[in-house]
Formats: sequence, C-alpha cells, structure tokens
Amino acid sequence: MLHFATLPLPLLLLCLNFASVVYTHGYVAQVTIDGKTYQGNEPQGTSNPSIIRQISTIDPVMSVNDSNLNCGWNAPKATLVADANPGSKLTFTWSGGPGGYPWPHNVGPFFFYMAPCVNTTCDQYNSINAEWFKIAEVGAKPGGAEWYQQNIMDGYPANVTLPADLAPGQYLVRHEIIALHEATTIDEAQYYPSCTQINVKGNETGYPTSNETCPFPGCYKDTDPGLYDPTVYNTPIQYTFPGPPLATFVLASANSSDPGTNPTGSGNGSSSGGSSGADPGADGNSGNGSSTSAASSGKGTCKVVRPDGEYFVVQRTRHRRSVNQVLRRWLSDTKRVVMRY
Ligand SMILES: [Cu+2]
Repeated sequence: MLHFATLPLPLLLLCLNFASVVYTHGYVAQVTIDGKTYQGNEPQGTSNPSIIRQISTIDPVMSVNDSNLNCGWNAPKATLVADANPGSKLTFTWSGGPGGYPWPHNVGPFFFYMAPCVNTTCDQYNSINAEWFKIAEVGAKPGGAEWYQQNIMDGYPANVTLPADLAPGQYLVRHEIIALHEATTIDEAQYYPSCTQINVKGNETGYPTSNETCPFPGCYKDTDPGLYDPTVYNTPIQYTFPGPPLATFVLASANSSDPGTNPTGSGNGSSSGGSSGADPGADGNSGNGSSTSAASSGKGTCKVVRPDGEYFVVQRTRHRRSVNQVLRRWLSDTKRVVMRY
C-alpha cells in the first residue's frame, strides 16, 4: 500500500514531476592489495586492462543455478594478474553503478572464496570449472542489530586478509555480496559475485580439503536457510551462512594479523568464530559515498530510498507519466518511504 503522506510534500512533487529513473544495484569498482590500487571496469564501459573480471550489468544474479553465479554477469577473463602474498590485505570498493552511486543494500552477508587457476594462469582460466573454497564470511555486527553490509552502503570497502598459510600459485578471489532484502520469498535472494585474479607468492602449504570445495553454480541451494529466510528482518539477527564451511587451513592459520584499523570492530562478524581476517569497513578512505550525495542532490534530481536500501534516482526528463507509474508500483511494496536528498 502507498504511504505518500510520509514524504515531505515538496520533495514528493519534485520526484513525480521530473522523470527518468536510475535503479541501482552494483559492481566492484576497485580492489587494493596491500595498499596498491587496481581499477575495475564499469559494466558496459571501456575495457581497460584490469585484474577484476568485468561484468556486463550491475543487476543481480537471481538464481543459484545460473552460470553467471560463477564470476558475475557474462564476465570474460581479465587481462592482468596482481601479485599478492599469504597474509596480504585486500580491499574491495563497491559502486552502485556508473555515475558514482553508492552500494544500495544493507541486508545480507558477504563472502570471500578462492579457487586455484588449475594448469594455467588466471588470465587464461575458465572459472566455470573452478572448485571454490571459502576464506571468509561476514554477517551481522556484534549485538545483531545490523549487518556489516551496512558499512558498504556507507561507502566503506569490504576487506579480507589472505590466509597466512596459503600455498603459492595463481588464484581467483571470488567476492560476493548476497542481498537478502527480498529473501523472505524463495528465489528472491540477489547475488553479486565478482572475480579478481591474483598470483600468490611465498612457500606456504595451506590448501583446502576436497570436501571444503564446490563449484558455482553448485555451492548453494535455493532452500538454504541463509538464502530463503522468512525471519531475515528479525533482530537480533540470527543467520546461517550458505555454502561450504570455512576451509580448515584458514581457521588453523588465523592469527592476530588484524591491524585494528577498523572503527566498527574487527573480525568477520560471523558466528563461526575466529578466522578469516575479514575486516569489513576498515578505514573508509576509499569510500564512494560522498560523491554520491553530490550527484543525487543536483538540480532536478532527487532520490527515493526504501528502508531496505533500494532506491531510485529521479532526474528531469519529459517522460513524466511512465515514471510515475513505475514509482508507484515500486513504492507499493514497502511500508514506509524515506526521502534521502
Ligand atoms: Cu540491487
């Protein structure tokens, strides 16, 4: 049902009188490895040399059986491979899409998987054959009032530390956000996978066991409690991560390598304890939130945000009527509408 009365009237009128709608999801715009920055390519944008496999759309993958669940929508191999080491710190900066919008969701976990690029280098590796192991899973913050994904919406990167015992070789790092804001219905979880190509140096020996790996698609089932979750809005958040368990060599090699720069707490926020070195939202020095508010507060634009984080940016055009129809339909499945301007 509609609750337009909760909108400040002048802003509502602005939104309904201007037009053209941008509906954002997101992609990985940038990765840093031990402080060195690598740019990603915008979906549909120019394909510059990169270590991040370029996806074709910011839209989510919507099925656990979709081959795009592997490395994201239609992602070809990337041309570069970046050096890294056991214990390297990786940060992943998300964008809501071309134009500098922020990541729009804040309900659900995020993950870091790895897979060796078997018998070749990662710039030549077809990831559909990959056997993935999990090095980090990040869910609710301590206390269970909100998810660490909120930090990404706030413009902070998602961080992970590579296992201290990781064996050398070329690997894909599969970083994935799962947005659960509509996962009270089966098959409505949104998957945002991304693959980054790295070459791990050193002479460590850590490796997963075969029962700790699985392919994508294949690691998830649509009935997994962490993917179909009628209680996802209950607090404190109770959550069961989907997919394989954290690889035991990751748990065994976990140490106090967290540099402690995270203002919102350290660790991975998961109930599995220890491990993983995921340090979500650590420093915030590469966030994209500030440019976003500037972009969306320009003359003739406004942004309508639902409590679950989905939002529209509305801009001035001539197609007023169709935009109004879309907006009404979109607002009608939320209980409360919040304007962010
Ligand atoms: Cu989205």
